[in-house]
Amino acid sequence: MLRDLTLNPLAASARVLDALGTIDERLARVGIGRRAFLQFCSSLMIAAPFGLAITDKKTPEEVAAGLGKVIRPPVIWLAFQDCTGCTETLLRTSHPDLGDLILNVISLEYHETLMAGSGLQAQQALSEAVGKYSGKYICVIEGSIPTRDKGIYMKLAGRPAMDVLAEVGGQAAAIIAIGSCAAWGGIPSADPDPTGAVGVADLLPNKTIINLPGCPPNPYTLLGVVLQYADSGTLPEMDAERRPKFAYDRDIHEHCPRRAHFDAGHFVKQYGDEGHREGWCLYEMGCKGPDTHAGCSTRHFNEIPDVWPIGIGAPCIGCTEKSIAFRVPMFKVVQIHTLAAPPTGYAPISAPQGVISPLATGAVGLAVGALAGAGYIASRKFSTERDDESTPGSAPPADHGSPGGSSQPDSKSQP
Ligand code: FSX
Ligand code: SF4
Ligand code: F3S
Repeated sequence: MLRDLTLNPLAASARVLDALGTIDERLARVGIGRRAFLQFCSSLMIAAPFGLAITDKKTPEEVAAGLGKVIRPPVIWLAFQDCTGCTETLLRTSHPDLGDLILNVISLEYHETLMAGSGLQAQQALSEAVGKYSGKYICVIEGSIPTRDKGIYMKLAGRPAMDVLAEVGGQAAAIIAIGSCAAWGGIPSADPDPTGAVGVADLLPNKTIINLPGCPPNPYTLLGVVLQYADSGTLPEMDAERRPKFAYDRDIHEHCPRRAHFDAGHFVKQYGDEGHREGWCLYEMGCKGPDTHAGCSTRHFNEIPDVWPIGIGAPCIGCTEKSIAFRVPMFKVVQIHTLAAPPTGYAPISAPQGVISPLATGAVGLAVGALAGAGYIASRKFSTERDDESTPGSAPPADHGSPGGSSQPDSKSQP
């Protein structure tokens, strides 16, 4: 065996991965049934209905048949300045079996939070995994990396996190920066940023890196990316922020279940008011949905319907956007960039009836132009009036049909 390793490194490297076995082989060995795997594949398809080669235009059975033949990808997971929410999101599935299945679909070689070993044992496990799978493993980074004062604010086994990243990330086939902290600094980088926290791409700009921001992101986005890479050695198409388009190409606001309330001018003015209890739009509470790209509005967490921020009545804080979460105050109202902003930009739901004259029909083109103009004016008005530091709901410019209307108590005392 040693001879083979020396004489034919390519064959040897294939053998190293082959020894991990296929996903099918592993699931059979640990006694995980087909039904659980099909359920997993269905969740993967919901998270990535298109744009991911392993799920594109397939049925759950086809996805399972394809994935079953894939060699389990070796994954080395490093945690730096983080809250461990990204790990939690991976394992807090609604069914305990599913969390177990996830840990069998991939080959998690090193993960400080989940492994039994610690101290020297853990260090040995890490160097063994890096040595054995050098150039072939996927390195998942969770948390930001402190760079101020030569990185002394976080050390692993006496070494600054940035050195560990350079060594372990440097030998990876690809790096997945999971969560907003690893993508671009996240919470630790918020003002005053005492540790000089940065994301992975800031330190390893030339590596193959894909960002999965979110605080935390949807775990199926991670699994989809890992499995596609294991299957074909390719990463899905990315946007300018290195985010996979299949998961970050839509904005929350366009697909939000509360959008009809936004369009109708039904806004929550204060937590617990009637509008809040009725599930109205959270725009005036500082919802960043109009400026945020993520799939949460249609792909909820933990496989449970409505488990996502807006689904439970909290505004979106823009956790997937580099320039919003932990940068823009949580309750600050964002500008609306769309042409027509409600309610003045839209025709009333109950329009007064009348006789249509030829003159009126002839003026339709003009009216459309005027409406677009009105929409633009309305959006400008909306934007400038709301783009301030005031507490949402504290001074509504107009009664948009809120149940309490202007009689709502002043909410300036809100946190
Ligand atoms: Fe950051 Fe991940 Fe936010 Fe937490 O660990 S992206 S703080 S949810 O979980 O790194
Ligand atoms: Fe949904 Fe927020 Fe848009 Fe309202 S502002 S429709 S709550 S995304
Ligand atoms: Fe984050 Fe907003 Fe989704 S806060 S989890 S992008 S709804």
